[in-house]
Amino acid sequence: MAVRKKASKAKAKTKSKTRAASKKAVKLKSKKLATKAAANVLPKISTKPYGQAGKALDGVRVLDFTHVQSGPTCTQLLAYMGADVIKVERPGVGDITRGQLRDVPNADSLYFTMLNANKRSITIDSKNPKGKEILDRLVKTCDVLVENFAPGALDRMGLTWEHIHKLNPRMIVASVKGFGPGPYEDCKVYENVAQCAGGAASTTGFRNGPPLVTSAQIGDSGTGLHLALGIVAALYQRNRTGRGQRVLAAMQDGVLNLARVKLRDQQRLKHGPLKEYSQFGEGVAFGQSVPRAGNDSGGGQPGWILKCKGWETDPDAYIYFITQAPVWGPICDLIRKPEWKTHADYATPPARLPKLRHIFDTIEQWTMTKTKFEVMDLCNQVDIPVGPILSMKEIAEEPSLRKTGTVVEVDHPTRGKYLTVGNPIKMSDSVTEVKRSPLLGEHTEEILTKVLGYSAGDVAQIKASGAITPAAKGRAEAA
Ligand code: CAO
Repeated sequence: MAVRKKASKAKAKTKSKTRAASKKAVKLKSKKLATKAAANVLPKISTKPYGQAGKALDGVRVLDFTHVQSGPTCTQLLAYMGADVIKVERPGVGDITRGQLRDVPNADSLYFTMLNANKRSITIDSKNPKGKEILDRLVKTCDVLVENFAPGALDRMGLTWEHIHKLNPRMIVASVKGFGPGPYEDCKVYENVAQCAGGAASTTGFRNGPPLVTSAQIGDSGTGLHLALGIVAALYQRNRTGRGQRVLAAMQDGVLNLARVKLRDQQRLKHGPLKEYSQFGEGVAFGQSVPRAGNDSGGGQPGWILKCKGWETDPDAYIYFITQAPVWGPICDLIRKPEWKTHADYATPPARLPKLRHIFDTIEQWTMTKTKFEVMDLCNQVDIPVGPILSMKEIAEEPSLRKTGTVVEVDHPTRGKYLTVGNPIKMSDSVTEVKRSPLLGEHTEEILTKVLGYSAGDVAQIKASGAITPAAKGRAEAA
């Protein structure tokens, strides 16, 4: 009996222990869920008018260790969206683009000014011991470090991921490199190298000509754009995890992402010729790889660039004309070929594919009688998609682009007024005001004192250490 009593007492004890444990588990689980939910809880809805509730990235501070184009594209976008971007530059030298392709003597080049708006500039020699100390302080106070040095350069400065993560586990470290991990990871890369290695050049140009690079900076600016998205996503994830992470955008990968349709076509080739490429209609056999397609449309709707009135003297008197299937009827009416609407050789898209060259030559006979803007007007009245070839002069002078802030005129103390490209992303509650690029080291003292908390005495010491002023060699190089 006593034994039974003991046994039942022990059973009861175990039961209550189990109950307590499961209660604890439920509590822990719900606490975990509650924390998770808290991280995703949105603040009260702002009552401020749209556009007056600050900017999207207000409160985000970026340690901008970028140079040339790819990295600065990324940090300029973050700055346009409200981040406090602190650009670190080598004393006396700065971002190499300040002096490249100069149009105004002794003034920062347009190359630099058009990529570094809305940023502050501090000069720091990252190899000087005092400079390293300042950088460590910046690491502690910033949310994101962005860099696009050659592979290994950041580590050689002592700013390894481990070092940064130890100083500031919340920091996001974002890099542009030419290539991702693999045989080329140590290579230095510029725009056109990326265009070639990412598959864009082999698929650009005319069939009988060499590969071509495009003037759109898909390697540099394109990758900067990819990196900016990675950073914003990492900031969002940090709201849940509390910790930073590394973000890498390789230029080869970025270009391939933009040239994705050509990888699509590479796979389609296995199943037969690419019928929308004009070489199909011309009876030219396809090889092993996606060929260059001239001005053929990259999508399923055939298109080509056609001459317009004035083409003999104006190199940009052309229009891109798309023979979109749903508006084939209006196209036939416009070019005065109504019989093509019902003719078996023209009436359907598959029937037209072998005759694209002839069709576009015929449409061109009509476009050549009008200016590109007249063609644009007439076609848009009946929903035919066309695009006038706009020169950079026309774009610079286009009033609608000024109105939307896509092209902005900015004043600069040493170079005067210049045009830049504003934020191409329009947000209804985060309005971009474009501010001129900073002069070299313009904000050094302001950042040392107001952001990093150095006293006037400290600043004098820092100056004497050579950490923020050019070393003798640097001065000679800069001269
Ligand atoms: N203080 C002291 N030294 C500094 C400094 C500072 N504030 N800022 C940079 N440096 C030093 C770096 O530490 C590096 O020195 P070490 O090689 O001795 O370690 C040196 O400047 C040069 O850096 P880099 O190798 O990145 O520059 P580069 O001009 O030789 O190469 C580029 C330029 C673009 C080819 C290379 O940076 C690169 O491949 N970047 C990655 C890909 C990329 O973004 N390419 C696009 C460029 S835009 O067209």
